[in-house]
Amino acid sequence: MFPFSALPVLLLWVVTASGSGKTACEDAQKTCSVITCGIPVTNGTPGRDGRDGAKGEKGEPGQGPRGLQGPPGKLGPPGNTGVPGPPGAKGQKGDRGDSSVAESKLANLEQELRTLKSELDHIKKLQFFSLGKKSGTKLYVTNGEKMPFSKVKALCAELRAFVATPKNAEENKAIQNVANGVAFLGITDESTEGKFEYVTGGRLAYSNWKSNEPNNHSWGEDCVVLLQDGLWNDIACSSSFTAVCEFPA
Ligand code: MFU
Ligand code: CA
Repeated sequence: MFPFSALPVLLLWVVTASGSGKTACEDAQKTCSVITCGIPVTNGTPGRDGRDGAKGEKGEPGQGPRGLQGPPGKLGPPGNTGVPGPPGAKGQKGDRGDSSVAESKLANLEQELRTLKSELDHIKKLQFFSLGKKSGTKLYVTNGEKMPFSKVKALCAELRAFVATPKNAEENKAIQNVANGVAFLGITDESTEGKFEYVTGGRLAYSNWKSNEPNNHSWGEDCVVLLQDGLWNDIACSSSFTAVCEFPA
């Protein structure tokens, strides 16, 4: 704002400018949109703000001090597996092993074996006692089942035994006592008709045929049974009789 004492000077300046003629007005028109020539008019209200101009170019880097370095970036993905390296050098010869560990293990196993043998011996004694087996004699065992000769052979083999085969009168009697019925014996003439042999091999050393036996009745009797009276009869191998197996003496 002008000071009050400057007002006469300002008025004088306005009068001088308006009286300077056409040239001053035309000059003013070139630079000022609201100045009109001729009759003076009052100015209108200002227009609305124009739209934002286009974004300017990126400025030059500032002159201020550089900022601190940021934290390190994230860990990158792992690289590919490399080729295997060359084999290492051969190592030195090792110390002698501690044999005392093996020796003590062996001693334990030996003790365990002795215990097991002793227990097995005890069980065998009980078994023999219950089956009436006498020392030095074969053991004859049956499950009381009747079956064809081939099945008796297979069953006894499974038990690591043979079909009962009496080699003397005493054994014949022992089988008779065990069988409690008609039982197959381990004797056949399947190889050569009329020539009876032990299934374990070899010709008969003892026999106890019933009178008129073996008769190969109906031309089909290659097996032998021990009848309830202890006498023998030849019979068809496909017939079923009691299975009795023998275990060595
Ligand atoms: C006798 C035996 C046969 C058969 C038959 C029923 O023949 O020799 O093995 O047991 O009786 C007549
Ligand atoms: Ca017969």
